[in-house]
Amino acid sequence: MPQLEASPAIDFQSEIYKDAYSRINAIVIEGEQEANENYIRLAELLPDHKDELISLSKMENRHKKGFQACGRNLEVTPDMEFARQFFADLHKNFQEAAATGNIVTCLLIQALIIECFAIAAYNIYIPVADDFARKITEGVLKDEYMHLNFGEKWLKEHFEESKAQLEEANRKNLPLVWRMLNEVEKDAHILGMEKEALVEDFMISYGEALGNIGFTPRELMRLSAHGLAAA
Ligand code: PL3
Ligand code: FE2
Ligand code: FE2
Repeated sequence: MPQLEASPAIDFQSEIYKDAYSRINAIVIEGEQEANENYIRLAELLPDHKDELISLSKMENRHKKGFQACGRNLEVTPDMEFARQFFADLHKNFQEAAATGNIVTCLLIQALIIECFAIAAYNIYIPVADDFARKITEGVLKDEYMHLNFGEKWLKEHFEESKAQLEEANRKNLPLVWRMLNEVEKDAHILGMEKEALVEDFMISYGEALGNIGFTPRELMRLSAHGLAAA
């Protein structure tokens, strides 16, 4: 695995590394912050799961603090304005869905797409991270699998009535992931992470999640194909 060999060569103190880190670190901090808000919103929409969702939201807040510490450790100032722009479209789609009580779309965006994006990013980052960030990211990654699992479980239980909405939300939001990956490709590469590996890991987690919810292999292929042209 080239990723494993690359890590000793990475100079975490170089200007080029720190410059790329200022954007990637901001993206992760912003992603964790928005995840925190999204689970609080979901707790309002799903009162039966309120306690569990509030506990997930608190984990996201801890993740944010962990990644803020990673930036401080490298003496990097995260470019939060860049990160807010990065998430703006996905954020807007979540807000609009929440405003109309569209729980299925909210769960697809937060618990499937964003969590799978995070799982892919953290899996690929861990082998090339500095020692401090690696320990933090390993702890965070375990939690993200639980968050993905919450979405899978709920959507599986409500599969038949959610199916059409899931397809529509997938069609609308999956292309945003490819755009976002293209936007971070260069910075991620400087951190030792390759876009191909991120795409692969994302598609594995996302495809598995959709399969667990109840989509057939044929439907999965169709769902995954959306927006792929842009990747
Ligand atoms: C939800 O728990 C977390 C949401 C965070 C989303 C992060 C997406 C990161 C994509 C950027 C790719 C490079 C990642 C580098 C890893 C530190
Ligand atoms: Fe998180
Ligand atoms: Fe999460």
